[in-house]
Amino acid sequence: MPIVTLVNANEMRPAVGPIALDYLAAALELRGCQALLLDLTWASDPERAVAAHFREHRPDLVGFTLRNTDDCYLAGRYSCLPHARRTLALLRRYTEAPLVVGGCGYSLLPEVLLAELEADFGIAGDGEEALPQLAHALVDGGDGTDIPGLVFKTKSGVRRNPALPVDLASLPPPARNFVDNARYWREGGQGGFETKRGCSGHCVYCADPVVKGHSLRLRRPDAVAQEVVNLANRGVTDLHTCDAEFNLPREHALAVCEALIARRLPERVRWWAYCAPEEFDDELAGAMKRAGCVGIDFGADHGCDEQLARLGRRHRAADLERVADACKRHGLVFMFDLLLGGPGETHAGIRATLDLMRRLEPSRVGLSVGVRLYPGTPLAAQVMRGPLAQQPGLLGEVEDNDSLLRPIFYVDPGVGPEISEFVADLVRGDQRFFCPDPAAEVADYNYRENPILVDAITRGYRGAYWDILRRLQEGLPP
Ligand code: B12
Repeated sequence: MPIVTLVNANEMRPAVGPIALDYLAAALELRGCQALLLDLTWASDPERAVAAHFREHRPDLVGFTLRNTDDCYLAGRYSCLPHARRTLALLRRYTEAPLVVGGCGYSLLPEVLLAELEADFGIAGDGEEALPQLAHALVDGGDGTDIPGLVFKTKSGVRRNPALPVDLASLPPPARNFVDNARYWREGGQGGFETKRGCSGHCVYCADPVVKGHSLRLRRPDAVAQEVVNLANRGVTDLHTCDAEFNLPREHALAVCEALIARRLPERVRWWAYCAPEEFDDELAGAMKRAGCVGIDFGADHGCDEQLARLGRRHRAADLERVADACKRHGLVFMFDLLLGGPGETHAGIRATLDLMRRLEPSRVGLSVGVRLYPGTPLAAQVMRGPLAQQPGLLGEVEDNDSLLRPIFYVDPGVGPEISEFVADLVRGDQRFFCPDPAAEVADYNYRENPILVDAITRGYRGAYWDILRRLQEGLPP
């Protein structure tokens, strides 16, 4: 039986649980492999933990999950790659087993990251089928080079096989007992669950459809409910969805809500969701509320219809108004997340958007300025018509970064690099806006290294990070 060690080393705080490793462990076991966990997130001495693991175990394959390449935050531009590279080098010192990398961060730039991290293999996209296949192939003496999604080195360079998206409906509910989810809930403030994969949207900046595909692959609602039962049984009672958008397709979201209600989960858990401001109506808001949802973060992006169209969004400003009304009617707290500085952005457009926010009164507004560029997205194709250093509107690592590996952001020259100061000046003093204020001591709207959140979680706050920050600001108890 092939043995696979799965490694997590996400250095961000609060620490988000590696839900992917729970899913992969379940898939490995289903396909006749043994999965072992090496979670370095909690290790005070990672080298000792690595040494101890490989003294005790001799896996056939070591899988490393890379959730983030960076924090996608213009003001800080923190790259996770040096830490990941160090961890992989450490693993290499203590094991001769091949190293394979995967994850949502890895899958954004699979070829270049294989070389950057000096791994033996990569798997781009879903791992449930590909990882067990690779483990079996290696143990059987094969090279696995026909496995869908596999990224591997050849004499003529790195090759990537086309990915084959997993049929999520065929998977049993994961037990969620591989990762220490209770600890992530205690020290990271939340657990996570996924109801589907993929996104049918065409937002010009977003890599989700590139990584997970355009077609929506749905988990069975009863399997989602069973998974949430499994988490609740471990005391993980505050959850965040891990879908791109929970409410799409609407009928599936309704069915998931009904399944959660049927298992009486609203008596045991609270959950928060990412949603799109489309196909969101009174009926869905009511069903989500009854199913235990307490808060929603909408990817609103902007308040001007022309800019929403330029960003490739399907909703318009009037939809934001409808969404706000539905949430207020059903007692759901909600945030509008904005993306300012995209192609065609203007100072007047930013002002109008912030005015709209003040009028619609969401519980909070999250402000992101600058758009992180990813390969394969329409925005990257539009912007990169030549060497990066010669393109207008780019901030961040413009030299020697044509692969977009290191953090690089587009800010329309119409608003220019002072966009952060401009936005901060417009909202300073209004606590409803989470803003990347360059003058602020703590970047409150960055969940990478956030001492305010970490401290609140220690004091018992749980749930979506924006909602913890809101409760702190309003002096509300956990
Ligand atoms: C939900 C979510 C959140 C939630 C997490 C909730 C929770 N409790 O888990 C919250 C809101 C907290 C959050 C926060 C952040 N997030 Co976030 N988040 C997501 C989202 C939507 C889903 C992630 C997820 O769990 N997916 C479900 C799992 C099952 O999928 P997966 O991890 O991809 O795993 C599959 C495969 O990748 C593969 N795989 C995974 N690991 C491995 C390992 C091996 C060896 C193999 C073979 C395969 C493999 O197999 C898995 C199963 O098929 C993604 C976008 C997306 N759709 O993926 C962004 C995303 C990961 N987040 C992102 C970012 C930037 C952040 C923040 C840094 C933002 C910030 N500055 O504050 C923080 C970091 C928080 C932290 N401290 O770690 C970016 C990362 C981009 C990048 N350049 O790396 C993403 C990709 C969104 C984006 N496109 O910008 N996030």
